[in-house]
Amino acid sequence: MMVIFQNRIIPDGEHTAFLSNTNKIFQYPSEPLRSFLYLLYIYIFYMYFSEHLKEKLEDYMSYYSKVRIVRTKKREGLIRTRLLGASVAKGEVLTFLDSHCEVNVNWLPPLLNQIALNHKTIVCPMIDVIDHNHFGYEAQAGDAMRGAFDWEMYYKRIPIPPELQRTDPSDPFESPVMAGGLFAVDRKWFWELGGYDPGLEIWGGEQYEISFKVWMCGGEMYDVPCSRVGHIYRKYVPYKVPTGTSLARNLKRVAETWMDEFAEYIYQRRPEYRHLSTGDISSQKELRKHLKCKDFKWFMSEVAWDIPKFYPPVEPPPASWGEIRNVASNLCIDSKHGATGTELRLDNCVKDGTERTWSHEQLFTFGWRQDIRPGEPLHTRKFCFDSISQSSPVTLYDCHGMKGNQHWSYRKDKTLFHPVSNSCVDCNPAEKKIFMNRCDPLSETQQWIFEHINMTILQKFNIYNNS
Ligand SMILES: [Mn+2]
Repeated sequence: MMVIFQNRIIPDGEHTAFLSNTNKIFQYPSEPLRSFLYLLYIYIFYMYFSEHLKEKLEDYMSYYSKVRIVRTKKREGLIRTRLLGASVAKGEVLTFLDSHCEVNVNWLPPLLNQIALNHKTIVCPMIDVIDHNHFGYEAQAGDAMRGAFDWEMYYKRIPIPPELQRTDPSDPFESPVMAGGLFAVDRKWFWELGGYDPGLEIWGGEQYEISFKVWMCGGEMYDVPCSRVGHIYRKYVPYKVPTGTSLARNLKRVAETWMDEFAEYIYQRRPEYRHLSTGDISSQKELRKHLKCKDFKWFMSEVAWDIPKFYPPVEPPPASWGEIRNVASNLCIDSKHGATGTELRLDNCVKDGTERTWSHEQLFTFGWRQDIRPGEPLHTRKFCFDSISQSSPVTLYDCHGMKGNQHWSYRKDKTLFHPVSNSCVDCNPAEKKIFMNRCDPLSETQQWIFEHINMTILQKFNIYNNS
């Protein structure tokens, strides 16, 4: 799919201040196709094999002498198609953007500047949001953050640690991994790094591959707050991904090539990866040797040293886990395998032998993030007990791992205390409802018994919380 925006000037909004110094030189408000035909560059449309827009696109682009269209002969997927586009490019700098991107004012010079300072640098713009319904443009929410990953290799974002914060927040900052595939790179350096591993299929894992590679093999990677590019996040994927395990296979390929002994942390969480074939990775290993790349341990200690604080390779032990039984009613908290928005309710405890059906979910883990998740310690689901006020129900919500309204404390008086709302989990046994209430340690409906408790860990939590 290709989206071509015409005659549209994006409001800079809050970022105008960052841009004002150089605006005049590079801004062409009269240019109708600013998104594509911007500076002195040749634009290459690397197309997935597609009959879509065939002549239409060629006719349209024939007006623009700087545009070249390159097509693959068969469907190659994002990674190999990008490599094809890069292979015919002649400019000094390659910039990869998705087709569903629209660049903002003055997006390119801040990227080029960083490459000019060190040509072994990969630079990423900040990705703003273009609404997929009405194409409205909005700055990305929240502060700038570093790219990270958990040990199932899901992309994550973590706050910039104070050590890396710049006095001017518009200055570029180091990022361990890129968000997706929007970046600029010196063309020669890109090929010195071997481009993308051509053995990766369709898409998936390539952002980790290129990120690990640039850091470990003598380069750097920066996110550049002054460079803004809008991106359409879509609700569903409008094409068919070949069935099979290309994402898993790609991730394993990247892990086996670059992550050394750290790959084991992935396999512990994804045992099904152990038996996947990566295909032949000897040329990738050879490249790593040839470039004298540092090892992944170096990457984790020098570049991504803050990731384990949020996503530790070895999960620290939980404070308590198992069923959570209410003292007054002798009933258990049950989340019924629900997802976001599910209200927790009381039900007969499965351990008591009553109606053991699959609909029950009564095992929970109160873990090191001080949140409570369904599941046993090593296999928790990614939903957390969440509450918003002193009287609201307790619901499951996607875990954010940032404490706040998912932060709980299990106290000596057996109450489940919620510091943010200064209230306790209470229940109505007759209606089987669970809700927040003003703490009353004498009320047995507010007393809960966790099946297993690690007192040492629990005390640490409580000392830390001063409760
Ligand atoms: Mn995209």
